[in-house]
Amino acid sequence: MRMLVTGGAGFIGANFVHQTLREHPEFSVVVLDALTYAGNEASLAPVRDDIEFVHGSVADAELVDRLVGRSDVVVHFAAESHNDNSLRDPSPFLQTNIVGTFTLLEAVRKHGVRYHHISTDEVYGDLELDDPAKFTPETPYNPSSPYSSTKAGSDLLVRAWVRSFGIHATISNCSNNYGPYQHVEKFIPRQVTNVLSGLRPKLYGAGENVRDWIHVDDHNSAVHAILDRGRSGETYLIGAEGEKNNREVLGLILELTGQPADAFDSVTDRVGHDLRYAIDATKLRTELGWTPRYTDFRDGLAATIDWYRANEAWWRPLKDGVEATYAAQGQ
Ligand code: NAD
Ligand code: TDX
Repeated sequence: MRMLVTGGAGFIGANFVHQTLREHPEFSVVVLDALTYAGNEASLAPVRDDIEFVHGSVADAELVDRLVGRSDVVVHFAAESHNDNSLRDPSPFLQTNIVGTFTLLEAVRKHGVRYHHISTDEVYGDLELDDPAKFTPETPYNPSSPYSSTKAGSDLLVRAWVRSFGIHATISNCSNNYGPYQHVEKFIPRQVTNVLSGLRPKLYGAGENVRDWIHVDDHNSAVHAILDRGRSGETYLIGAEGEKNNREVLGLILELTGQPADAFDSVTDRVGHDLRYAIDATKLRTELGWTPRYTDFRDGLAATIDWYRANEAWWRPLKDGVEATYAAQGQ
């Protein structure tokens, strides 16, 4: 089986490639990645000799046509992925998330190749803090940010290509991931590397916003379950009952790194900041028999902190630039 993985030098994509080579030897893997600020070939170093790496964009129709034409399955992770960046400059989000997905869909249609689309729970907008409801595959789309609206648009393109052209595709919408190789712009790595750099962690607003945390390896094992047993045209929500507010997560980071509980700064809140995300993964669990392995968030977080401690060479070159950009916005 020849698998094309887009965005394989990013956080989730790199972990997916590692897991695929470890647990699914039937796949030979080609990675297509543009190596934007978020892509890092070093994340693929442990598997570099076992994959083919192609440096290029998912919006390059000629390249995509050639690569899809020699694949049996495409798993599409590549995206502009950070909400705060999309608030500063939405344009690359339109180009990669919408035009890039369109480009892949046209190639998949032409060559009759199986396609899996990686998306986010943010397409559903947000929930109230005291609402017992969770997102289900039937929840109406209601995205809040330029990032989530372009992901929502890309999901709708996939659904239309399934209905109009009969392509063989599945979609997954996952909650917030944590684990190794996550860019230091994101919440957990930013706070961990702040502590490791002698800087104070930065909490947006009152920190009451809730995210539904899942370990990246659990996200990726769910993607493999969908590739293996998912029904064509279906959407699967991926989540692992990991709801926590940002204050709680930061409190755990401070505790696990031996810092006082009040050793953080409250900074300017994100505009349009989604309050709460929560995933109902019943369909994935009952139809496909998937279960998460990382059910203890504290253990998973401690292992993630250890990874950042042990891999300073991976994140240190990114740190000053990210902090300077945040500082310019009072964050
Ligand atoms: P990331 O920003 O860490 O990685 C994105 C990767 O895509 C990078 O390697 C980058 O170089 C590459 N890329 C960007 N533009 C490209 C282009 N035009 N052509 C080819 N490659 C390009 O992102 P991530 O956190 O690993 O997210 C991966 C996917 O998972 C995204 O589709 C995202 O929407 C989705 N997702 C992320 C989360 C999360 O918590 N991080 C949760 C749910 C869904
Ligand atoms: O310094 C910070 N302080 C802070 O309080 C940062 C960077 C974030 N936050 C808050 C904002 C969010 O409520 O932490 C929460 C998580 O923030 P991010 O890591 O930026 O993630 P989020 O905006 O929730 O989006 C993530 O999950 C869904 C991914 O970045 C998306 O790609 C994915 O689709």
